[in-house]
Amino acid sequence: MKIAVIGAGAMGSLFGAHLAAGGNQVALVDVWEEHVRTINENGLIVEEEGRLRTYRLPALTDPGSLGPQDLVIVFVKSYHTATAIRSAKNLFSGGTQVVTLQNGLGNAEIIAGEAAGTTVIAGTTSHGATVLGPGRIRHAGKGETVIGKVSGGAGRLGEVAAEFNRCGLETRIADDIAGLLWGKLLVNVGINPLTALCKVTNGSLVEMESTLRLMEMLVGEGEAVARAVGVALPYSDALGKVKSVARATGSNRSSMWQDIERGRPTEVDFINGAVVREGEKAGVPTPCNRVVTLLVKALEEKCRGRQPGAFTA
Ligand code: KPL
Repeated sequence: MKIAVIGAGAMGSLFGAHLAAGGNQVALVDVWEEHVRTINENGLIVEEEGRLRTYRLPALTDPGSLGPQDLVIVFVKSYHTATAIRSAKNLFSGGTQVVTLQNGLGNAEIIAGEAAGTTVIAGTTSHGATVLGPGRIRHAGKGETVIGKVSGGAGRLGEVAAEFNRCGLETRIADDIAGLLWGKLLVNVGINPLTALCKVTNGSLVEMESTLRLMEMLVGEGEAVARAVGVALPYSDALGKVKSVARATGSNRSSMWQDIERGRPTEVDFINGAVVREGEKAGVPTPCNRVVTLLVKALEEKCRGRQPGAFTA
């Protein structure tokens, strides 16, 4: 397959590396020039299962030289989805399938709007991966990927899942994609903003009484909105699920905390902000998610432009 990965952070690089190793013609697209240059010069180095492996695949900052792809995988931060797709229009034709495995709600709809005529597939992935530096990532833990069709013509969902599985990326198909996305959303709703605001790892959230109480309020509102919009969550105990993910990823700094520490925008508008927007439409009050969204945005403004890797308060 001809595959372009838009957004070659930890997860995009990981998927690109494995799909290229499986014999696909993969190109990584990212705006980080040093990362792109290093991958082209030295290959993409992945720390996995206690050893270093070098994957050879091309990387580009501008996808303009690439033609239409069989598959485009989108891994940019949610607030860059629209611009990233708009600047890569040459990658899409009627037969292109676009997969988004991004955090938050709304990315599939943005892609469907910008890349009209393609088949859009959304999903979640629970691989653990981190960028260690330009051209280098760590694959900390394998996890399952779940995908489902959101919009577009006769998508070949089975073909995408089969190719991911063949390349060592365990994948299954979900019939209820909305339930799947909301299920992941509530995990991010209850963990990400609290780690960013309190500057604690995921695991600490369930060890402190106050953060546990806040988590309960945020997730409770999200659950009420999901119910009101007719989404069936893939678990019966939402708070229990969020607590178990916080424990299982205990030593993680959430992506939102990392964004704040690096002075970058966060995905809060697509996470807690999405609960507020959907709540407004459904007439469900979401005061905690509203306040937390604004607090994270205040922190974003305060920390804007901070140096990469500055992990101090
Ligand atoms: O998805 C995550 C994130 O950090 O964005 C969790 C599951 C909270 C893991 O850190």
